[in-house]
Amino acid sequence: MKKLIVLLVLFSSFALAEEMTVFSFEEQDAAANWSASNVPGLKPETVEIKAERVKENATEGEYALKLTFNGGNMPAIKAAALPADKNIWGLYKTFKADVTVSRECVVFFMTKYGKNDWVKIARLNAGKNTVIDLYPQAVDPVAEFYIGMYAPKQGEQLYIDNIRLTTKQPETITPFRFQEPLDLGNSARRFEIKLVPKFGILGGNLTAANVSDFYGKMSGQENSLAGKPVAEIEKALSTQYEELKKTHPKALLSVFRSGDAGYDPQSPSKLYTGWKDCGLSCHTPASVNLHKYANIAGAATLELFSRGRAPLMQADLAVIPAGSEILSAQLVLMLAQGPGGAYAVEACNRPWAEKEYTWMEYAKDKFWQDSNGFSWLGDDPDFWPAYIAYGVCYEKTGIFDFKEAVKFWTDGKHKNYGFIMYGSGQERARAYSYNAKEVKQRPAIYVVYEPK
Ligand SMILES: [Ca+2]
Repeated sequence: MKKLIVLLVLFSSFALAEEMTVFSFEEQDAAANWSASNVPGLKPETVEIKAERVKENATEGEYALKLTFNGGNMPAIKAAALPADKNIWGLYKTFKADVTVSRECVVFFMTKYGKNDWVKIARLNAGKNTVIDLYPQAVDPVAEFYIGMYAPKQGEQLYIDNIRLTTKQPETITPFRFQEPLDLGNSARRFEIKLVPKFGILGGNLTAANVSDFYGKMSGQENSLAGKPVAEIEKALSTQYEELKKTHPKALLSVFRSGDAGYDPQSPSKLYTGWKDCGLSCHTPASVNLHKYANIAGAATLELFSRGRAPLMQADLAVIPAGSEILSAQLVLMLAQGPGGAYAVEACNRPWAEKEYTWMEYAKDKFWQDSNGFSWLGDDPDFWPAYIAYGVCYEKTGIFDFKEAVKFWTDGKHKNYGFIMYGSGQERARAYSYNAKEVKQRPAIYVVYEPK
């Protein structure tokens, strides 16, 4: 019997505990282990953070760690000493930490192990949050551990407690959930599948599982004007308008192009100022590219590439009376660089700000539900779960059938927050933005409609 007890004790000392506390901040000198530090891979900045051991907002034991920030971009603290069990972090599946914050915000955790980084960038709500994500299965011991916050205010405080690892696979993970598609492997992809709906197609009954499936279903519907010089496209669209007037004598044409006349039938010489657009410099994974993410509002060209670094565009269509019959609509893009390819368009559901759009935010301190607005579910998604336009860019120009898109924004049911345009990642092109020097280089939407 005695032998059995000894064996059991031995066995249990080698078995992995279901949950392992990594930092609990209970020791009297717990705060002294943390000091402000620049984060590898991020642009160096002067960091001022006060770390204190406090009783407020403790979620485990009696104490939590309170951090007080003094502004900064992504200021962080680093642990001077790591727990003795740092060699076995990689045996666990899930990372968890309790974080209490005063507003919707973003905090991040980062470990360096071997030659790799693991970063969890978490979008939090005001109050207590439990940050949950998959932890990488790795044999290398943890070498460094950081905790930081994105763009904290002067004097902003947050509380952290019970940083732990568990052997159980999480049921859900904390947004941003799409930040590390390369690092997280197959287990993360299972989460992604649950989060991505079937997309509706152009207001009809068809759906598509993804952008490649969408292309397959739209094949053959490309406008043959794609690639033609813009003057030729304009002439063809003008002819089409004259044809439509034969059956719809009240039909009007509005051309929405920044700095150009012709959008307001009541004031034909008035120049259009209702366009906005912006893009991103870089895509995920965050652990590799975190320091490169930048907003490129004001650039003369926009990259047409993948969903993770796609441009946003928006045209004010308010001169079209709500409920008008949309007879025809085309988006025409002038290309600065080809070769181009097919692209999909989703309607945005957030009032984004040109100079403030990042992969985390649609405007300053306003966060996407998920990174890059990869949120299509529920009543208030970042983007509506539908492809509202399709078209191709080819050498000089791109042309997109925007009839369903314009209907979407003028039916009185949806606010017009513009759209995002992207391909499957195989297509590469640069289109001129509304900041292009020549007016005729700028994007334009041609709409023929009959006001009701
Ligand atoms: Ca504690």
